Amino acid sequence: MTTADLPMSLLHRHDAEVAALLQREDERQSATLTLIASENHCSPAVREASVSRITDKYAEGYPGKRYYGGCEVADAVENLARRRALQLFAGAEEANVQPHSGTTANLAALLALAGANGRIVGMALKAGGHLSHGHDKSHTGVVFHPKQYGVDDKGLIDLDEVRAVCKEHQPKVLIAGGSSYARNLDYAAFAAIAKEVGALLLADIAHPSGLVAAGVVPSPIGHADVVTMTTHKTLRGPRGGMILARKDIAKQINSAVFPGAQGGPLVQQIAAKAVAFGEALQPAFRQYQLRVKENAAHLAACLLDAGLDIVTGGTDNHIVMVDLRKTDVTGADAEARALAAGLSVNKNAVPGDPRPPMVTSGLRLGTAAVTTRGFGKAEIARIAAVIVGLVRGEDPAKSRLVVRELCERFPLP
Ligand code: DSN
Repeated sequence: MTTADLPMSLLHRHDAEVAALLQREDERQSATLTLIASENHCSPAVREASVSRITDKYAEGYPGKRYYGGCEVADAVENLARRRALQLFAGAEEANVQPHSGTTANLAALLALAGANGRIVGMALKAGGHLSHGHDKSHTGVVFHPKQYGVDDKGLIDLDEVRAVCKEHQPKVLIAGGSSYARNLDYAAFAAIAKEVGALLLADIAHPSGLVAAGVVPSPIGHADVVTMTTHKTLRGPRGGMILARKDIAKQINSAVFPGAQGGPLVQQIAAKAVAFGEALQPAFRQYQLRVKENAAHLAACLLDAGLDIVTGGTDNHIVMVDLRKTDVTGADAEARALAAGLSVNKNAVPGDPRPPMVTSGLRLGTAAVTTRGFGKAEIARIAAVIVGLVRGEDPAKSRLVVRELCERFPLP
């Protein structure tokens, strides 16, 4: 089902202007290949749940303890989502499915564990971390007292540096995870460092959460005190966040989500999370995640073979970070050319990038969305050839034909 189907015709009669915009977005996504590492295409069932009537319901609080009447269905929905989350992430003790996003999940977890002005240590954004890991323009850099670690000259996390920063800064919370880091993290080693300095470990698996759920990359569960994530990237659910925590800190986490960081939960999104978790519990989900990883490894190999540089020389997950510093194009140029060819990508700083964030010297690619459309290695090789051609200055119009043919052959779910 697409937005062109029944619900759209109703919207079209009611508000043609908005309907036309949504129709345009539907067409844009259909005719574009999404290689943005943080995006995916959720199922029609997830989309249906996220526009359900329960969107009208206020349910501040938690199941059984709400500040509003009439929450019996909201309670059941939230409990179902929590139960499925715990099934999916085996070994996790408690799940909070209310965070509106990965950033609010991180804010809440840090509020609970570090407190206002508490010391935190996370990976710098420009090294592959995330804004909400203590960047000075994020509330996590304002409300807390952060210090950050980077990566070595190969683009890899240097655990000796992490330990040194922690010893100097004595954080209450050490954060492991990033938004453009293509390698597995050694969660046991992070946990050992946290223990050494008396900190708690927060693992942010916003990007690889689907791969973790399917057991195809290492899991932080059992090592980290708290795990935050988004539900819309590799996990292929609706837009939103989630927190898994040890039982003994779950109460603090819950209070930090509501009323600490948010008001009423988006119950329709929680229903859609429950649907997505149900899908992720099916055997086909593991096969999908294996293909996501295989496709990313193949994309990296094809680009390397063609002479492009890849940060860390490859990937362990769904992300491929192209380092354009040896070419004559910037990340912004490459992004514009790719868009003209019908590839949706994002420019991204590479470690040690001399260029500003709106220009950059890198391109971040991800294989979750095209794998959802059904791509295998043959299609990935064609896309790699398109990217190489674009970087070398080929006319995007030529590539547009290849992209259009692939989009038609592999429609959106
Ligand atoms: N989630 C980030 C990304 O990786 O694109 C943006 O905050």
